[in-house]
Amino acid sequence: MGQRSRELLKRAVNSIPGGVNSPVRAGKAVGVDPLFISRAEGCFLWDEEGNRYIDYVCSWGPMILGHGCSEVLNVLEERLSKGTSYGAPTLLEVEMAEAIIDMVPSVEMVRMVNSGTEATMSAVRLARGFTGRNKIIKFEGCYHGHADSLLVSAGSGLATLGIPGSPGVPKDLAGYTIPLPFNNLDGVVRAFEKYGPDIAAVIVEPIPGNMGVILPDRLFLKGLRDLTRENGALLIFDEVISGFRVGKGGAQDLYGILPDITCLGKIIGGGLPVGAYGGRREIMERMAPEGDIYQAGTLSGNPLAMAAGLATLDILKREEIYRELEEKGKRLFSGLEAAAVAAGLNVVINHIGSMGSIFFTGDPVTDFESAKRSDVGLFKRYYSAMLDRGIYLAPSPFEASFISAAHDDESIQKTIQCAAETFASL
Ligand code: KE4
Repeated sequence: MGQRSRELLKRAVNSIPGGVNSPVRAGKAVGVDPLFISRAEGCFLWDEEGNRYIDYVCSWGPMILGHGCSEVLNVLEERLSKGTSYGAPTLLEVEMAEAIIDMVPSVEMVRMVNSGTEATMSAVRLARGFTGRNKIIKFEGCYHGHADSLLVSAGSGLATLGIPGSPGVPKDLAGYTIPLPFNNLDGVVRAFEKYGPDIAAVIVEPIPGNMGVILPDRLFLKGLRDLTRENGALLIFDEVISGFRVGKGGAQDLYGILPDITCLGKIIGGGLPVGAYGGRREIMERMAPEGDIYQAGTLSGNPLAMAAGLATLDILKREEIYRELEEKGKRLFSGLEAAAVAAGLNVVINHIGSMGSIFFTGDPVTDFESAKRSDVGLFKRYYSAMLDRGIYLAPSPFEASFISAAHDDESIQKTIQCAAETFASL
């Protein structure tokens, strides 16, 4: 890490907890202090020293078009001349709502918020208000932001009530959340047998990105849809990562499973703060001021975020972009796998479209337990060696790496080459 980043971190920790405004950026999971980034363009980041990195974090998903996409910057510059926030409805928000409704199959009505956390927090409150029930099922290893009801860990045994995942989450509140293993339908069946009449919703990342990337068993997602419908509970798809990432209709379009509520974020802001939740009209109409369930936000639907998001979605509507992203993903992840095999390393690379994760293990990784059994120590060495070679990966074995439309063949080949050298050194 450069001298400048070291100095800035020393300064930052005096005024910001851990020196960062979001914990994962601190690099604790890989034991590497963070670089301070000064600028980005295309698929590259530059740190304060002027070192260039190929970026696979992409701001944790939003920058699917790459950094500094000209269409996005142009609309932002034009928008800036009209002011930055009015606190009143705008045409842009109507256009964004209509674009989401047009692209995401299950969404008939949508509300903009300012983060993925606000989206899932609001979706949970809406599900509880709509059903009149209190309990929520979530899955271990899935991350839905930091709202209290979703910062809950699994207690002992299956289908037991949750325990606080963080100090500050009241035990009684955590008890309304039931954490279960992902890709395990039996656990969900048992939870509904035990608590069915009081379960308001099941919330799930249809393609988890927060335990590393895990591919869903289609029967599992279908089972969630059937069980929620049979028990009068709502199905919430948290597509903050998968939405507009794995296709313009997200995972629900890919797998043909329509949830009752969908949570979105990241990509729809084009790099500015954003979140959204939407779903069936009869459900969304319960939100104030039309309905009686409350949620609000000073900067919700901010004109700059809407302008950047709309410009991004306009480009993503062009079908070929997903074919290109898919092709780049295949090239990168199969290249990494071949390089690991050549070095005699056991790795599992779970990937879909332009997102993926590498696990140092020889066994399939299908849920959080199996992800945790991978060799985290080896991942740390891989992470550091790749960073030294100018490859900027997510600083955790339990995060997703992302490719953007700006990642060209030269950058992908270089990444594979750096990985081959790194694997040989491990
Ligand atoms: P935000 O509140 O961070 O905008 O979104 C929360 C969230 C909700 N749902 C899913 C599936 C998410 O992945 C996230 C946020 N993702 C994390 C890490 N993958 C963002 C990085 C961070 O926490 O700094």
